[in-house]
Amino acid sequence: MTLANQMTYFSEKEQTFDKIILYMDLDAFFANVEIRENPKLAGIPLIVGGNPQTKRGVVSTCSYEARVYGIHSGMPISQAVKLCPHVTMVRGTYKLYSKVSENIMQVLSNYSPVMKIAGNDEAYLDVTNVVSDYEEARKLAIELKDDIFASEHLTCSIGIAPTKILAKIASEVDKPNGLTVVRPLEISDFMHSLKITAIPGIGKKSYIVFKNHSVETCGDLAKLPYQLVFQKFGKYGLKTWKLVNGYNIEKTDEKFTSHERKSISEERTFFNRYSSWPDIWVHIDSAIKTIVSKAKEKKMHFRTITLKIRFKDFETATRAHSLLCHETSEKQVREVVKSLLEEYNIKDPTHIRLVGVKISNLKKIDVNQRTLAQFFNKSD
Ligand code: DCP
Ligand code: MG
Repeated sequence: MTLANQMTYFSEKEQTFDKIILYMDLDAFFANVEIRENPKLAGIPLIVGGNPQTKRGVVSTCSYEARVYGIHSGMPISQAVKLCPHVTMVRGTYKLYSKVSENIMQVLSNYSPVMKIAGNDEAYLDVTNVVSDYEEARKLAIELKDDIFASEHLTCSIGIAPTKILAKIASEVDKPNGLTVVRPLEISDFMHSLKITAIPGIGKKSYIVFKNHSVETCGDLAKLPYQLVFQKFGKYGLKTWKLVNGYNIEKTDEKFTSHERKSISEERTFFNRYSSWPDIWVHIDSAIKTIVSKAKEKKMHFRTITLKIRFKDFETATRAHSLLCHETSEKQVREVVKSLLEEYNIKDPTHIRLVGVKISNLKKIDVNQRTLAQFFNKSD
């Protein structure tokens, strides 16, 4: 392909950024699950993978304390032990990781109906239609991080940007437990400061090629004339040049799949004010009304009702109750929420910072099928 052909790709579309993408990746996934299960493993160099007795096999992942010694995923255990002789090794509980991964993806799916699972601990959410701007997206990400921690006691890193690749790159810069937002006008500045290896797909070999041409950072590449980049690094080099110069190189295509809504929820936060029980009830009631009417609109009925309470110290608790069969009634939700709230046995309502009500286990209403309540009313 000639350069002239390549340059036809400098289209108007490449200058437009009309999406807000959130990318989430769990921190040291397998290792942090092991630490959660056995807190004695916290704060030490830890390897998951291989056989701890024979010291054979490869590192699946390792704690950040082990990374300091140069240990990383895919490295032979024998080499890792040479780098850090006192490293602790665990075999790995893969069934548990897969269950945790499933739960995390379930939590994520509540934040946008447009989602792409990219691996066992990573996924993209298109939140363009969920938030109105990047500031709201940032708040959504904080909530998502809290939610993930409350449900699985794991931390993650999140990147928010107008494209998938930028969101992924952004998630890496502040790992672990990071949150980085890159708005469209900030792309060039953000990219220029990064090492060229921050770009997914640029590994050791490509790095050497770039380095031989004095390109170590994305900024170095961005400064080169594109003709020269094409000549020296070919079409992938040119694509990378466009990326670091703030062009949108992502095709608008399949990349995301819309999934069926798995739950409907509403939350109310009591910002900087003391909440009383009547006040809290007004908010819970309005949340219930909203979710039930949304379910009706979507012709869905539900079986599980969850009440979430977050306290001023950010401790979050959730309690759920599943009905015997699918329902549509507001009254039913109110009764369940009331009894769930009683179970919490909260003495002082002023400690409550947030209340959330969720209905899940959703099913499309079959017009021929009556709910249990309707059935009994009919036969009364
Ligand atoms: N994994 C693996 N073998 C590899 C890479 C990864 O078994 N070569 C597994 C173990 C990881 C999980 O996949 O815990 C997720 O991979 P990541 O690349 O996201 O790595 P981590 O989550 O462990 O660490 P990070 O904090 O860098 O995301
Ligand atoms: Mg990870």
